[in-house]
Amino acid sequence: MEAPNHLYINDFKHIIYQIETHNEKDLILKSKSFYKWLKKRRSVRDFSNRTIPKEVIENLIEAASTAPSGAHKQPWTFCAISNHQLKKKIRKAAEIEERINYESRMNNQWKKDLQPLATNMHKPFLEDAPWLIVAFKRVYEMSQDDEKLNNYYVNESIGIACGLLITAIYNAGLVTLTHTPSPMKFLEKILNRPKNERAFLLLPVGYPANPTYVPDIQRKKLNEVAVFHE
Ligand code: IYR
Repeated sequence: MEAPNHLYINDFKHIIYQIETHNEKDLILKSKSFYKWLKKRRSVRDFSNRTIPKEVIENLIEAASTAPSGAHKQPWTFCAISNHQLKKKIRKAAEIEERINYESRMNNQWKKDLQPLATNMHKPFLEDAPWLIVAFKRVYEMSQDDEKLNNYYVNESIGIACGLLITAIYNAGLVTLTHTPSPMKFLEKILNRPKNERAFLLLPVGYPANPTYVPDIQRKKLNEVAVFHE
């Protein structure tokens, strides 16, 4: 008998899932070529002000939002900002926090760890990049009658979504950087977010400045990041 194309589990419709699978040789080739491509991605801090169509940003966010999430609650909101006044406001507020971070909140070891990355309290990319995407986690949802409804594994979920967003940005031939002004409360205020949302990550998106230099750092070797139990 042929498998039905759908069935019900706990009264919920399940449909047949089909993906393209590969033989061993192609598995190796495909996984290798994806890794070879992905390893060329770098965080970039110098942006061109060349514009990017809104449709591209919409596609990037759609890609991010395909991420798996706790109970499929998709506990995220992505705010995309191209308005220059708003970007300026965000830069100003971020630099106020970063000044305090670099001058007093971060200890010497932390600042030393950051030296190869050449970061500092000045964040021109927040104005130069044509778009800023701020990822907000939704720590709970509100029901119709203002009751709190749980979301699950919110940090894991939005972390995965941001990983996909970074990959989508790279796939489009654009660059980004995971900017973490801390605390990030100012973003909730400036962007007028509801009380169930907390800023998680700020990603400027754009073309790289020409030329762009990135630190000559190496990634850990496989045996430093993986343990196999066969
Ligand atoms: N949030 C600061 C400092 C900073 C911290 C880490 I950890 C980095 O990998 C990079 C920067 C900033 O964004 O400059």
